[in-house]
Order: sequence, then structure tokens, then C-alpha cells
Amino acid sequence: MTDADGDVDIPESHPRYESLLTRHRIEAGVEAGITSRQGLVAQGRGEAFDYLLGERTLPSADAAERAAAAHLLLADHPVLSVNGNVAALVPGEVVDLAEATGSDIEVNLFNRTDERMERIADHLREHGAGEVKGLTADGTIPGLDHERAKVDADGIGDADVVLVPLEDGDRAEALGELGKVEIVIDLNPMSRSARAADVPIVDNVVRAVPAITDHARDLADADRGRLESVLAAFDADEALSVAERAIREGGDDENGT
Ligand code: PTJ
Repeated sequence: MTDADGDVDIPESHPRYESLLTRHRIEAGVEAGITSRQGLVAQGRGEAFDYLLGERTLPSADAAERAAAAHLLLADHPVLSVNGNVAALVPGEVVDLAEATGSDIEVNLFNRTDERMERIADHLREHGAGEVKGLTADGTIPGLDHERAKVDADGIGDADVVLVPLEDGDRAEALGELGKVEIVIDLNPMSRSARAADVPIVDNVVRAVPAITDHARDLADADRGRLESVLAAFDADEALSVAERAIREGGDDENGT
């Protein structure tokens, strides 16, 4: 049995409780017409990487989450992009992050249909979102085919910092070329999306989004200088190398211990 959020009756003592809960949420998202069927495949890919990383947040991913919070707080117009997987897994958490950072929320789909756009926007509103952008679609990302290029001109089109969780490689590269600061959440440190990002967060979106919110709340009163020093301390290439190494070495931490 699942509830409206796809939560199921899995005993919390189960060793893979979180992973099974996440899987069921994606399944419920597909049943509710929020998540695409391709989203199931993407989730499976993510799960495999999460398993190899030890299903935990590496210290380097936590540093990326803090840098992401600093970028969102420094931005003139930050936007959180939401696709079908993100809407199924972390709808309320995205709303919390938008509130903590003053970001807009925009639905932006790889497999765009009007019906799924509406359903996701409704689902986000049910989880407390105010305005949800993405439905106007009066802007475009150059270099992509018609449907995948659609954005709101006063949303992602106007943003200086964009959070794109679980983005496909083409779009991550095209968004990066627009000169926006791009924060990507992707469990695969070798993906083109992670490599195109200014801030690649190699962590599960279910851990990453609340962690960025926690950092944003912690940094809420920080001045510009302190936020810029958080950015200066973060090295994207190093974070990707550390995650790759952790996968090769079986989920051990950065020191290889
Ligand atoms: O809802 P739509 O139409 O916008 O489609 C969304 C998907 C995710 C289907 C679409 O963007 C897609 O096909 O993505 P890809 O190319 O499969 O890439 C998804 C990436 O996200 C892969 O590198 C996965 O490892 C990673 N990933 C999957 N689940 C998670 C994840 N990363 C973090 N947290 C997860 N839970």
C-alpha cells in the first residue's frame, strides 16, 4: 500500500529502507502521471551509483552543497528547476529550499507534455509552492530541439544561478553555455551534466536538497565576503575526482580510510 506521496509500509529496520522508499516514490510518481517512464531508468542508474558511494553524503558533496547555498544566496535571480523525478522525490524539500534562498521554482521537462507540466505544478502547489514557473514557455535555451528548449523568459531565461537536479547532458551543457551559474545534482560524477556544472553535487537528491537548505539557513546572515569565501574554498574538479575515487575504492572517504 502506498499513500499520496508514494510512502510504503517498509519496516524502518530494513537495511535498504531509504533506497526502497525512494524507489516506491518514483513508482508512485509514474502512476500519478508526474514522473516519466524514463524516470524509472534514471532512478535505477542513480541507485547504482549511490550504492557504490555507500549511500551517504561524502564530505566533498557536503562542501558542494554549501557552495550551492552560497551561490543561491548571492544570486540576483536564482531558479530551482524541477523535473518529474525531483517532483516525485522531494517536492516539499524543493519548496523549503526556494523559501530559504528566495529562489523561483520552474518546471522544466526533458520529455515535455502539457499534462505532465500541469500535474507537476499542481503537485508542487499541494506541497506549499506559491508561483510555479515553466508553463508560459516564452523563452528558449539555444542549441536544443524545440520541446526541450522551452523555458520561461522571466524564469530560467532570466536567472543568473540555476539548480538543475538530474539533468540530461545536452541540456546541462546548453544551459552552461548561456553563462548562468549551473548547480547540478547527479550521483554519477562522470556524467556530462556533472562535468558541465559550476557546482557538481555528487549526492542523492533526497539528501542533497535538504542539505543545501540547511546550509542556506546557516548562512542566512552571512555577508557577501563570507559567502564568496565559501565559493572560493570549493573546487569542482577536485570534488568530482574525490567522488570517482570513492566509487573505485568502494565508498571509502576522501582519505581512503
Ligand atoms: O521528467 P523529465 O521528462 O524531465 O525527465 C527526467 C529524466 C531524469 C528522466 C531525464 O532528465 C533523464 O533522462 O536523465 P538521465 O540522462 O537519465 O540522467 C539522470 C542522471 O541523474 C543520471 O546520471 C543518474 O545517475 C542521476 N540520478 C538518478 N537518480 C538520482 C540521480 N542523481 C541524484 N539523485 C537521484 N535520486
